[in-house]
Amino acid sequence: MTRRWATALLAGAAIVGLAAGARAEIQERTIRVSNGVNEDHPVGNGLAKMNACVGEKSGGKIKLQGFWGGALGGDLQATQALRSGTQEMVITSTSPLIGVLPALGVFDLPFLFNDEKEADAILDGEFGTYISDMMPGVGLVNLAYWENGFRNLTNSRHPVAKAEDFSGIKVRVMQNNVFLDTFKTLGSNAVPMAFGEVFTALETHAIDGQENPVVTIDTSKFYEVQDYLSVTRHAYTPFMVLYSKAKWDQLAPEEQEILKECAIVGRDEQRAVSRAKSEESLARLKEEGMEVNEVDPAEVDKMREAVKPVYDKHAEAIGKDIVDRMMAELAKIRGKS
Ligand code: KDG
Repeated sequence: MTRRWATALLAGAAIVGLAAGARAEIQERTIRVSNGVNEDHPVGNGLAKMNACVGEKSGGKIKLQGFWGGALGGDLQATQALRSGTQEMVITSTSPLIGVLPALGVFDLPFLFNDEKEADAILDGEFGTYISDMMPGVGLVNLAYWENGFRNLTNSRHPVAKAEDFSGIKVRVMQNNVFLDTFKTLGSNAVPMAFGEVFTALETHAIDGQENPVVTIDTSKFYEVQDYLSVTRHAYTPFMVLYSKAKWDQLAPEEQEILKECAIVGRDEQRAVSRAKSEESLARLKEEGMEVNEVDPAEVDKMREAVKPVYDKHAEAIGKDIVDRMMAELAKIRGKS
């Protein structure tokens, strides 16, 4: 055998050995993933894709087990379980977590993003990393930003076509001061409430309306208890794919790498399905009898103008430097800097 062949064989054996060694670091484990939405939400597609990726890269050793409809607790409750190290993962909106990290409130500012392109550029760029880098400080690791989406108003009183139409409608909002203030400023009677309580509150008319992306309105069957959908796109909510830092630190570097890579694979699937499904959901909401109105751009501009004071009012609580950095990033993306 020539020296070259021997060298090549040794190198090959070393690579195989290293790969085997790395895989040896990977333990058999099933990771529980808490979700407030139902499994037919696009998060279900994203998690399935992430699970397939994790299974392939770990030789079948690591599995992700989704729990749906808040079965392991609401967003904030599940997130606290991660922080206490009693649960591995949750996929949650950022909005219910502003009591954990006030900086997350920046994503709740009304009419912040104009479209999904801007949202992706911010979340997947430097700003998204800047916020993710804050999460270990509160006992969490953010693996990726997925899409909850642009939020729209439903209610059982009347269509909202003008800024003044919000007046008098009792609207459930997430437990988040920015949303509370936004909907009060628009004239509605804003009621903070956990996501898991919304359907029953609508069904019993304890509240008149709520606001969520159309895929959530569809997959949570809000059409069964709501008559009107007004397409306002008044805010864009990201999901965070969160891991308990206490449990993350117990993982081998190879396991951490697999989860990070596969969370991005899941992200791309989840966003694609979320955007494709939005059209299907809108059609289904109409089929199910909801009266849908697209709010006229001139009226949206009036709504934007009306809630501008919310930015200054909440800048200090969120962190003025964080709000300024977001607005500077957006100006750059829009070619205005
Ligand atoms: O877990 C899913 C929730 O985070 C999400 O649906 C929250 O948009 C939300 C709401 O209205 O509470």
